[in-house]
Amino acid sequence: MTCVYAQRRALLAAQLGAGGVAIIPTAPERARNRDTGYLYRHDSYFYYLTGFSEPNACLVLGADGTSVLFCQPKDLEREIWDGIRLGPEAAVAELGVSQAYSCTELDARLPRLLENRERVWFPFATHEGLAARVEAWLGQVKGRVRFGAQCPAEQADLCALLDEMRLVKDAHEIAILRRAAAISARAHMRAMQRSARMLRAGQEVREYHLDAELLHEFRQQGSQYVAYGSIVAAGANACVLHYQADKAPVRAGELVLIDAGCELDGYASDITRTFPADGRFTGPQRTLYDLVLASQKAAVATTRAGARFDDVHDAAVAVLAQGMLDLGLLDRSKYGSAQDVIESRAYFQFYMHRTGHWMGMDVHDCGSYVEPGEPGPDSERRDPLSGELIIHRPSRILRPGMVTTIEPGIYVRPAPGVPEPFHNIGIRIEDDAVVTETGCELITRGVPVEADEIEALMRD
Ligand SMILES: [Mn+2]
Repeated sequence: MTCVYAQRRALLAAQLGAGGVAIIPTAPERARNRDTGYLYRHDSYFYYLTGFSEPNACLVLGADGTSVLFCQPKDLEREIWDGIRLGPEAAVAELGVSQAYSCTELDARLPRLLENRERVWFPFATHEGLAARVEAWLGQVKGRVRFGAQCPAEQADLCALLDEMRLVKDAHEIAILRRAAAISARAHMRAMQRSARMLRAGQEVREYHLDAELLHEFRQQGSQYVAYGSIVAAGANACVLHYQADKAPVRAGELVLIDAGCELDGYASDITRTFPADGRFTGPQRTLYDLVLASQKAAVATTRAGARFDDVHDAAVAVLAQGMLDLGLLDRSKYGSAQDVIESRAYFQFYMHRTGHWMGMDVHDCGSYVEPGEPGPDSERRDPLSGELIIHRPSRILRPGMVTTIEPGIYVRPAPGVPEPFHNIGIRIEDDAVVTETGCELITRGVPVEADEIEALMRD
């Protein structure tokens, strides 16, 4: 386990440039109310380089590959209350760092670690107050210039390097992502079955009943957290994109949209399924469901190394736009073709989000959506709806090991001219894809996606 983190540190160190030094703190603990804290979650960059999830830690990495870790000191009194600490002595062997000190020595030791270096790297705009602390440490180095110390002249954003590294997942990461995805898939099946079972038994079902099934399966399988607040949206609530699981009734004849995924060992999963609460799609529900599924299939077929990130979205939108015309959601006398729908962005009334996002340690993972090294901007245009100036830059070229979600949807709010049978139906279908040389691996297909298979699952 240690070696994968040491490898990443070495890879990063090699990019710092001669005289470079990087500072990577973990996340702070946060109070929820009075003296109760939020469940602690480490910083993803820090964890990526250490595999260490205790709070109050900081890594300092030199261009020569030396690594210094600051971590919580052993403290019997504190450990009785808060749990065992690794401590600096054990950290050297356990984490493979060059040196380790107590986090209480951070301010005293940091200036010396920055002396005679040329460039200080740290994550910009990520850790509140970090830039000011770096300034203070550099101020101390400057105080020693008259004694011969040299102060770094440059500061650089470490996110630029780490985001690129994290964008392409290594085998260790993909193995964890697969396990997280499998757990989330099981959780979705559990929620589907519970909904149908309770409604068949004549019981009152609320959104939180289904949320409880998700949480049960996540924890039962060893996941530590949800990767994000679960969306469990019954009926018209599905048209609220970031609706959270609440207490609304789940009724037979309506759809339920669940967007939920667990976090396992620091890695996210992100699945959306939309299913009939009682296990049987109505005609209009099935029509829209099959449209969204067809659009997802087009997007999946486009996802492969060499394609651009935007190609996937464009493939999904092309299918949805045509479907909106065919089903009368959009007026044929106004829009002659799917191309008109796309150019005017009229589809936005029913499909207003992107088809995917990077996923990894963070559910909306880091990594630029623009291809680096290609000249841009290549064009500008006014958005037909918002009037916002859109600067087109060349979209990212997909490479093996990148992980993206593929999640088209359709959300039909009642409006004049919109066929009534479709009113208040919200559908999204989301899977997580690992890009491969020839296509992509959908790691979340442990839960069925075909309408017939969902109905079959909910019958049992
Ligand atoms: Mn997502």
